[in-house]
Amino acid sequence: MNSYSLIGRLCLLAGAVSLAACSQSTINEPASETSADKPLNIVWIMADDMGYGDLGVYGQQKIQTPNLDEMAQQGMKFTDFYAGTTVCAPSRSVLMTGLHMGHTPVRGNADKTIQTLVPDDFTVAELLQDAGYQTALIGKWGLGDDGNTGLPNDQGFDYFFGYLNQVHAHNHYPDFLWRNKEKVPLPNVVEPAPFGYMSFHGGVVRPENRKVNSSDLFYQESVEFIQNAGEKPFFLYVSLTSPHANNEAEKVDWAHGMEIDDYGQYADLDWPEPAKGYAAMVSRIDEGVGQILDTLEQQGLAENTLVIFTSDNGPHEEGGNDPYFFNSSGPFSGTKRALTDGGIRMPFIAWGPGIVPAGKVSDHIGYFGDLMATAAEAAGVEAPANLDSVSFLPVVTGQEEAQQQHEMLYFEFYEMGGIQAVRYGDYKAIRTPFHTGPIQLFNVVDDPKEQLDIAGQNPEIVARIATFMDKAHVPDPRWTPSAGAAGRD
Ligand SMILES: [Ca+2]
Repeated sequence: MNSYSLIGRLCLLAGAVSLAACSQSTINEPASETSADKPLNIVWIMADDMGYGDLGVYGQQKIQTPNLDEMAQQGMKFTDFYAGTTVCAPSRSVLMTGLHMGHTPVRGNADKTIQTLVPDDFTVAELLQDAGYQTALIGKWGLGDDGNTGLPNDQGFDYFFGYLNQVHAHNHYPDFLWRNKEKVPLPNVVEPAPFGYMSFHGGVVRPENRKVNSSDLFYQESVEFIQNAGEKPFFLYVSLTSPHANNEAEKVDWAHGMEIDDYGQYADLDWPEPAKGYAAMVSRIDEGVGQILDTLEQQGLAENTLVIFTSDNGPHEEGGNDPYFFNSSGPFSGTKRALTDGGIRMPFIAWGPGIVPAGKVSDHIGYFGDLMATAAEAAGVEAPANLDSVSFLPVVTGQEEAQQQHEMLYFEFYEMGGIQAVRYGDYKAIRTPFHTGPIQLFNVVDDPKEQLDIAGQNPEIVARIATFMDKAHVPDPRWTPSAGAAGRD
């Protein structure tokens, strides 16, 4: 099947009227027999606290990621794709709602009374459920907890297996996980750590009591979901908890936070123990993604499924991990909790043989909020009005000339005094505190580490960005900037 017929097929799926990319020549190409009645499946696989530089295909020298490197060679590697923001819950809120940080309902890691979606919030899972998809979340949620309104099954997911609470998700060897609204016991023996924060008493597991690694369950569940997918199109959100640290392990003297039962190929290296753990966690992700892609191929679904691999925010300095040991932020500066690109620019790989052109590198500027419009276009339905979302379906299907662009991408972070950031073409602006602070301006093409402030030489651009920032931020009484860090999630 050549690329034109595949694109024609995609145009039919998406509804040619709404997809400007579908030129006359592509529309006239015959579609395959199964095309018109089977919208594109979407699989979104997301690591937790993995940096831009952690994959071989993004320049990593020490950690082995052969499957993800091959995924990029068979698909499209993005160089300028951003998370929602720089920590877990709000980045996921942007992903689920298609609303940037000035609009999205969950804007921080916080107590479960506010770190939750409410019934009126509309998620990409609800959009796809309404469009006839079966929807599944496997892994960490972070947008609703036991006893509140944000549970995945109440926010558009037909099936959920994993963690609700992010402190629970610190522990890679939990003694229970959730299946839908029921607790599933696991044989790990958890010892409670000193009480932390966020409505959950986290814990640590001694090496001899680590029986089941939750990530391994998530790969297995993902494989089984794909094998049993049936006839309906599906949206599978695989939300991993690696290589996030178990921050509770820092509170005991017999463990470190990069907990894993086997250091694998890194066991005998002369590295710090947490570094071995970090590398082993990343390589375990690589194996898991390989299993998921293999399963799609074995089930004959690869040619009708768009798979994305990314991470929710930049690399962490938690649980004994040193992100500089691996150069985890790649060419950028900053880590998790920064709005410099090290905190928010993500590895982002799109894969789908027959859908995504092979071996391409794209500098399209997008972010997590774009999933909603992309999913709507793939499903052939209308996205809600007033989103901060631009479909990236044209660029991932090789129709770059039809790809719409954001005027600017917008980010906020409510800790560390409150930070606003904007990506605008080649420029990046950072302002702290909100509204009143000086705007720093950087050219991230020439200066990816954002070291040379060129605001003084570019007053018109700075003024344009200031206007955009002021308009983008819609106050929410639940979320106000704080001086310190809310909690290590
Ligand atoms: Ca994270």
